[in-house]
Amino acid sequence: MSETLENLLHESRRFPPPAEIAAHANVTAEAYAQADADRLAFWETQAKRLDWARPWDEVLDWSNPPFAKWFVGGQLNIAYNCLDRHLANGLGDRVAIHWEGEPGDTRTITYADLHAEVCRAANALTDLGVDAGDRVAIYLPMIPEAAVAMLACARIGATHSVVFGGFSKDALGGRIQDASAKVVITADGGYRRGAPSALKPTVDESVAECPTVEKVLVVRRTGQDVAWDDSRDVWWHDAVGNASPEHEAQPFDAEHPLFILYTSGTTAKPKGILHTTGGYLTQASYTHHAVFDLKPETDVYWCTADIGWVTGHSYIVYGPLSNGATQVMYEGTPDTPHRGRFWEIVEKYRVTILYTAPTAIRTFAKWGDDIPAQFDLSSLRILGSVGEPINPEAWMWYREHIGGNRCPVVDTWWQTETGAIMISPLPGVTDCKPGSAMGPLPGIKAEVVADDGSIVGNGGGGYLALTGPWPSMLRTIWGDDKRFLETYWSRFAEQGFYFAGDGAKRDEDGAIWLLGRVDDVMLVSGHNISTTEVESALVAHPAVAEAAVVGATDPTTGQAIVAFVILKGGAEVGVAELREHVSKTLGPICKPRQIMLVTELPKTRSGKIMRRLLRDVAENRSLGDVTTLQDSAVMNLISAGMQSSK
Ligand code: 6R9
Repeated sequence: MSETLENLLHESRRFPPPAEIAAHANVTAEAYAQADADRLAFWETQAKRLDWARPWDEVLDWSNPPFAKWFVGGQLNIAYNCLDRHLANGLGDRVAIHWEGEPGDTRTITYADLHAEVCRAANALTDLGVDAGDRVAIYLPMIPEAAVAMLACARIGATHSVVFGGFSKDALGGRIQDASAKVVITADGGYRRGAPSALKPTVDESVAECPTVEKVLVVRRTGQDVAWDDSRDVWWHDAVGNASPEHEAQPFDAEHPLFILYTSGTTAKPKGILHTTGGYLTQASYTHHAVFDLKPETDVYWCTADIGWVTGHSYIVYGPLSNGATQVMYEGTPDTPHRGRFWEIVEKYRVTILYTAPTAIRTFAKWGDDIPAQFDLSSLRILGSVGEPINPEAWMWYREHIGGNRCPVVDTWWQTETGAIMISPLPGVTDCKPGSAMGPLPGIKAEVVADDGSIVGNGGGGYLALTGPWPSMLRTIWGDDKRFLETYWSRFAEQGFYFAGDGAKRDEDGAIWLLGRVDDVMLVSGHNISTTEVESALVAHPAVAEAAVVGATDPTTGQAIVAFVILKGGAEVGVAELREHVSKTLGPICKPRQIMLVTELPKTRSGKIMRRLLRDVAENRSLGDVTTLQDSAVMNLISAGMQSSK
C-alpha cells in the first residue's frame, strides 16, 4: 500500500441493541468508561473472574516491549478454572457439551463427566512420560476427545499444538518438528461428508520423520483398520480408559506456555504463535462473557469452528468452559446429510447463541432462504461472525434469515496472534452497522493508522494497528523472537504499535471497518483499493452469492481488478451487468477488468479465501504453496475456466 486506502462503500443502516438484551446485558457502556479510566485496573478486575492459586504481584510488566508479562507472579491452573471450580460450585450435572457426530450419533457430557475424562487423560499423559513444559501435538476430528486432550495438557502444564485434522503429512510433520513434540494424539479417522476419512496413516508417515515423538495416542472413532506400532502406539480407550479419574491440578505460572498454534502463513514456514496462561484465559473468558452476553444457566451456545483454528481454542474450549457454558459441538460439514443440518441442530438443542464464519453465511445464502425457513430458529438471541470481513449483504442475510430480524449480529475481529476478540460490538450496548466490527472492546487499544504510523481521522483509511499491549497477546513466535519482532513490531517500531497486517478504515462516525489483508490490497491507476469493498459491492448484487477479487498486473493501470464470482442457485446474470454494477456502486475506477463465473473458491480450512492462488491464476503463473487449501480440485477447475474465457 502506498499511502492510504480508498474509502468507497458507505453504509447508512443502523441496528440498535434490542431492549430486552440491553436491559439484562452482562456488560454495559460503563465498562468502556472504567477501562478508559484505568486500563490495568480494568483487566485486573477481569482476571478476578478466574480462580488463582496465587495472586499476581504486578498486572503488566512492559519493561521490555514487545515481550509482555501479564499478571506477574500469579499462578493458576487452566483446567481447574474450566472444570473443577464449576464442580465445587455445584454445577457438575450441568451439560458442558452436547456433541453431535456427523452420522447422527450423539453424546451428552456434563461438567462432572468432562472433569473425570480430563483427569483420566492427564494421568494417562503423565504415564506416557509427558511433563510440564513438554509439547503435545493434537491431530483429531471434532470429537469431544479433542477438547479433553487440550484440557488434559493444560492440566499438567504440557503445551499443546493442535493441527487441523486433514492437514497433509508435510504440514503435520513440519509442525510436530518445529515444536519438538513428544506425543501425538490422533484418531483412526473422523467422519467427513458422509464417509470415514482416515487420520492415522498421515500421522504414521509424519512421525516416521519426527524423532522427538515417543508415543502416539489413538482415539477409536471410525473403527477403520489402522497400522500399529506396538512400541509407540497406544489406544486412548486403554490408556485413558484405565487411568484414574482422580487428579489434583497443580497451579502454573501466569506466563507458563499454554499452547502453540501455527498460522498458515502465505509464504515460507508457518509461524508457531505462542500463548501463555493467565492473560490468555482472562481475555478469552471475559470476551466470551461480554461479546456473547452468555447467561450460563439458560443459554445454549454453539461455535461452529474447528478446534484446529484459534476460534476453536478460545471460543469452544477455553472461553465457554471457563464460563460454565452449555454448548453444542458438531463433528461434520453443514451439508451432510442435507443442507439444513445446522438449522436442524439449532432447533434440536434450542441454541441461543451462534458463532460462525462469513464463508458459511454466504454459502447458506447461496443455498437459498427456504432451507433455514423450514426450521424453528426462534431460540436464537445473539449471532456472531468471525474469520473474514463480513459483506454488508451477508450480514443482512444472517440477521434476517437466521436471526429473524431480532438478534444482534456481532462481527468480531481478532487473530491467532491476538488470542481473543479485540474489535467487536457489544450486543447490549452498540448500535451495529452491517459489515462493521465497530470498535475496540473495553480495555483494548486499536487505531487505523497511515503509512507513517499517524492516526487517521474519521473518513480515512489505512492499516489496523493495536496501540497498547493486551492480556491474550502472543508472547513470541515459537523459537524465533527475531521473526516475532520483524513480523509484528518493526512496521510501526517508532510508535511501538503492533502491525496486524489488515487494512482498515474509520467511517464518518468513527466505526472501524476491516478491509482484508494488506497483501491483497490492489493498486489500480494509483488508487489503493481493498478487495473487501469490491467483493462487498459484488455480493450486494441480488444474483451474487460470493465473490473473490484480486489485483492482476496490467500494462496500463499497474494492477487491474479480476473478480471470481459464484452466483446464487438459479440466478442468471451477464458479467457485463456485474461490471457495470460495481462501477455504479464504487466508481468507475473499481470496474473489474474481468469477471469469471465459478462454482467454488479456494479456501483455507478455516474458510478464508486464498486470493494469492487466484492471483497466480489471473497472472498465468503456476500455483504457489497449496498445503493449507481445503480442496485442491477447485484450483484445476478455476484455471481451466480462466483459460477458456480468454
Ligand atoms: C480469528 C481468526 C486472522 C485474520 C485477520 C483478518 C481476518 C478475522 C475478521 C477478519 C475482518 C473480521 N479476520 N476476523 N477480518 N473481520 N471479523 O480468524 O484468526 O485465522 O489467525 O485469522 O482473519 O484478516 O487478520 P486467524
